[in-house]
Amino acid sequence: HAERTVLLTGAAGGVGTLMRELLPQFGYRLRCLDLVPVPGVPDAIVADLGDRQALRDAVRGVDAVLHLAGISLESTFEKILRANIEGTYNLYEAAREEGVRRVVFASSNHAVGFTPWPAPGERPVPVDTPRRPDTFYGLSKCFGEDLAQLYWDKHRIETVTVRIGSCFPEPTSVRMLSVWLSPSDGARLFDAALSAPGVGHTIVYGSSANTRSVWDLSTAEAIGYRPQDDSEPFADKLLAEHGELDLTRPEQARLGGHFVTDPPIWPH
Ligand code: NAI
Ligand code: 15L
Repeated sequence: HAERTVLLTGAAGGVGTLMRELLPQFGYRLRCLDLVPVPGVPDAIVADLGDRQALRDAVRGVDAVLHLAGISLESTFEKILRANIEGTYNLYEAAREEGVRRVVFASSNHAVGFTPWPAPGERPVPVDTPRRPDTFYGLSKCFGEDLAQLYWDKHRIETVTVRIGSCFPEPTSVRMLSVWLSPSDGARLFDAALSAPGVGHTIVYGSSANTRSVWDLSTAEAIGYRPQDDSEPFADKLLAEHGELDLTRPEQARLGGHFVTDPPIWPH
């Protein structure tokens, strides 16, 4: 496809930094936005998701938005409300006002974090499993997913919602052997999500082709995603260090891992 311009929100973050490196080779020109300056990108837009005018200016003329910006871990409800809930609403409103037709929304496994971890032999978790957020953070991703559905049904803005597992250079825990999304597969998945025709609002899980995968990748494959990596080469070392997952332990028994058992963060 011809080079297309994508607004990358959260460009200074972990995934944003990886995607700045990897997405241009798929033929995307990235316009970067973040709350903080983006290292090495002097023309990046430094703006808060609360700044509606800045968002309108940022989305003007782009072909799609890859929306990564926001708080990426549990926080106070107030902070999550502002950055993730209101921020994502502001972003979709800007897209609607400026006629942008496609958003890729970085949701998270924590939208379904209270879902029991499938025991060996059990079927993988489907995308239509009931949402069971494990944190205010996960709850904000549930809101984003419903917002995406609303903007498709009402305004014909298409979204691929990607419930990312763990997108880091390497898996660093036994849980991550199951939910790891290698950076290269992340780029392949975002490319598919940005370019597949007729997605309406499609929800996909975001992981590599892990031997120990726990969820259903068929909707991701249906939009053209072909993962090439597997966490298994990291398994021996991680298992020797930590042992197999113990599903009788509450912090390992559900998809969200320790997010399920971590105490809430209250304002002080
Ligand atoms: P990160 O925390 O490293 O990056 C998020 C970026 O968003 C930061 O650079 C931050 O400055 C920016 N940001 C935060 N609030 C903002 C605001 N109000 N206005 C503008 N920018 C703001 O997170 P990471 O790991 O790069 O994740 C990216 C996205 O993917 C997040 O939405 C996260 O929830 C989601 N995700 C990431 C996973 C992972 O494995 N890294 C797993 C599941 C979901
Ligand atoms: C997430 O949603 C977080 O943004 C990321 O930092 C990891 O904690 C990831 O989930 C995970 O579940 O490993």
